[in-house]
Amino acid sequence: MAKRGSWASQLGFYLVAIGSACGLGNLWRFPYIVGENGGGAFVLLYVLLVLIVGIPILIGELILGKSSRKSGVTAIGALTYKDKHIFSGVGWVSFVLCILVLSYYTVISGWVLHFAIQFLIAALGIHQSSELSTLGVLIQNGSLQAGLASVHLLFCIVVVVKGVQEGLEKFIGWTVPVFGALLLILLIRSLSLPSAANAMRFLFYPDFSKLTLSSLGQAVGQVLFTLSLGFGSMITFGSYMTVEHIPTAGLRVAMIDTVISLISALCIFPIALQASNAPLADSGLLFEVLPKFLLEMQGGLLIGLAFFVCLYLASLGASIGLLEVIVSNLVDRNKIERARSSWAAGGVAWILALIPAFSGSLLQKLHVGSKGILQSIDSLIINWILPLIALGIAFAITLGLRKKVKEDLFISVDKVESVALYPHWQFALLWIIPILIILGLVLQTVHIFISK
Ligand code: ALA
Repeated sequence: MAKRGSWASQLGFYLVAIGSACGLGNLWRFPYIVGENGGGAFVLLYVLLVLIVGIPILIGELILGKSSRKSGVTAIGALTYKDKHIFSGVGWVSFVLCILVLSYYTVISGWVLHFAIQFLIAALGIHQSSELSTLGVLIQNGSLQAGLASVHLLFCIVVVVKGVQEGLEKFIGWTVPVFGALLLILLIRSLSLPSAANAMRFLFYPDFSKLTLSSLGQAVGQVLFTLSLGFGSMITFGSYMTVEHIPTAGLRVAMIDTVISLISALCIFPIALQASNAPLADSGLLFEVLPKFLLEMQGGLLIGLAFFVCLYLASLGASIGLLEVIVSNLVDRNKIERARSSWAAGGVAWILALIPAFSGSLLQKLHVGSKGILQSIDSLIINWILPLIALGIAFAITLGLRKKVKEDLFISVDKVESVALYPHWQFALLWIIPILIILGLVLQTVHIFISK
């Protein structure tokens, strides 16, 4: 059997965990969900949920991975409660979910690649900026979306085939710093716009009357999605960890991810507010409002190019993380060799990606209510299925993982506060998180019924 991979350094773990957590969830999804839920009050709710829901589950997943040295399905499946393997189903659903997320994530990453190429072409003077195609045109072109998705998946496969140190760590190791630097440049540019003060007020002044019955569920889903929880990613990354105090590592990853989400919103809202009448609650915020604004702005071509390259690097890192989880499960459980697993997993994700890719053309008639296929998959997965899996994982860790194992990995003699925090962590997983998740799901259901 092939030797299990491990990170070459602790920095390697951080770069890959952050690279996998920070992606479209931060730059595309977070701003429009904040817009949809009225701004500041939702941001406050979101940050609270990162602390109460996100960090405890993240620490739990890392501990489960590190203690089992296995990926999601095997690690969760091995846990027992009263000598029964009652959690196996949770592992399998999370595995299937990971494939589904990778497939629709691939299509949106293809959009990002498209805009990066468009801006490059315009910056090189090959086309006039007025000739660049819009998201509306791209969505109607199923073959182009399928082509872009294929290129994106190919990049991911090539990296994952190489393994943990040679592939993930080396590749994501350089994309994360480049991404961070480009994002900071954009932040400075956005904050220099006259609309920056209004954007800040919208983001940080809480108006609780703007929250809806769906806000709690949407915030929980967003926290889980952006921290890559519930897909088995953090279990897998934990399984490659060697030395490190896990709660500290989890806290750092979650904090960095949250700061990136807030920076993304701070980059995008001033631009959206500057472009008059731009809807802040639109999932097209990033792909419609932003390119249009940038193309009209002085120096906008280069900023747009930097922004979409930066977003592409982030979505590539996150997609590589998702593919790694699927591959690692196949290698662990079915002893299928890494290269073969990578091509097989990439192939399945590619076939599934064809559905959202053709949803604006060949499959146009398929929709749920007023939503298109892509939005329906996104909302079903993130607002409903992911919280349910997180609930299962929270129970699996509290009830199924041995107390001694958890104490050994949570409590450290160098960190005195870890002794006091341990029972709170367990209490949050067993009671607070399940109550919040169930409340979020119930309120979302009520919202659907009363808004009909
Ligand atoms: N955590 C990844 C993201 O936010 C999936 O994009």
